Amino acid sequence: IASVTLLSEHHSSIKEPWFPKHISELDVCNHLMTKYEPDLDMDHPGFADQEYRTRRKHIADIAFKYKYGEPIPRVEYRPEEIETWGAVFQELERLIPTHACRQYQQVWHILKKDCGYSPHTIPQLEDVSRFMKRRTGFSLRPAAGLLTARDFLASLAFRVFQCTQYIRHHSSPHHSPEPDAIHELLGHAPLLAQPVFAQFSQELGLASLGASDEEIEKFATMYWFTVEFGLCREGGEVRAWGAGLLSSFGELDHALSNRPERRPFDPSTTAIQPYQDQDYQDVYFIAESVEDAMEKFRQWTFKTLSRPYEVRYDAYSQSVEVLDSV
Ligand code: NLE
Ligand code: FE2
Repeated sequence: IASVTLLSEHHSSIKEPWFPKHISELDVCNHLMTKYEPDLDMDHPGFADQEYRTRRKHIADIAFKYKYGEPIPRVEYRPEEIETWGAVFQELERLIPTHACRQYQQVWHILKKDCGYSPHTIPQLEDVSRFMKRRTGFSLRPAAGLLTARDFLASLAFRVFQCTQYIRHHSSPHHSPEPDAIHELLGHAPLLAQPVFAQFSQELGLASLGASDEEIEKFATMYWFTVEFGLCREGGEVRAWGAGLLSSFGELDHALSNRPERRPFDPSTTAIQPYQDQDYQDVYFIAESVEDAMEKFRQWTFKTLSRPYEVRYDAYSQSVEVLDSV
């Protein structure tokens, strides 16, 4: 019996994955998914465009070299990139009053006034990071592309958002299957600058630390249907709060039409809903509010999380403490 106990203890420590304990350790949380790279994926709109691929490499290098604490290097965007940004900006600006949630609209105005958001310039990550830091403590660090869910979620635990810096291929401004700076700056940044969204994002991140692969999959799905593609109720209407919608004028319109299926947000079903990331979604989940989604998420993780310890974020030292609870 004793040896069986030992064995199972040993087993559980093998399964327990490493996770960053201090914000600087995010320097090693930069593993990329090997899909959607314009070099590898024939369906990528930039696959046949050598110049685009070279440009992507150049900008990805900034992320590979970046270390915690450094200012994010500025990119001098090209006229063609600014044109793509401007086109998306203007289309979205038209839809925001009727499609975006109230909290988004509120920060949108501030970003235009104080943070240089306009159709004519692509804001620099460093400037947006400073803006967010003052509002919610969230900061950005450059990412070379789509990261693994484990690395991406871990950074949220430290109120760090891993942020791409390149611009989508000009041939498809209305929708991009992968993150790009347009998605991050127009979709994520406004909401990361709102305290409740920032809190929800960090809690998702904290829950993911040390989780099993299967649990990470569920958290990633949860993230997908809330932070990326979430809808919420506002008065009698349905509005978007997902960043993947708020950066894609094609999908934003689609999501609020009567074409896709829409279901109430419920962690136990939302977390296992299959999805694809190539094209517009067929199903969206509607939360009563972000506060309500967060409360349901808390109860669900409390019930289902397998890890035998608690984690707590200490903002003074920017580190995560592990509290043994058994
Ligand atoms: N579909 C989004 C857009 O076009 O901006 C990007 C989603 C990234 C997960
Ligand atoms: Fe995103």
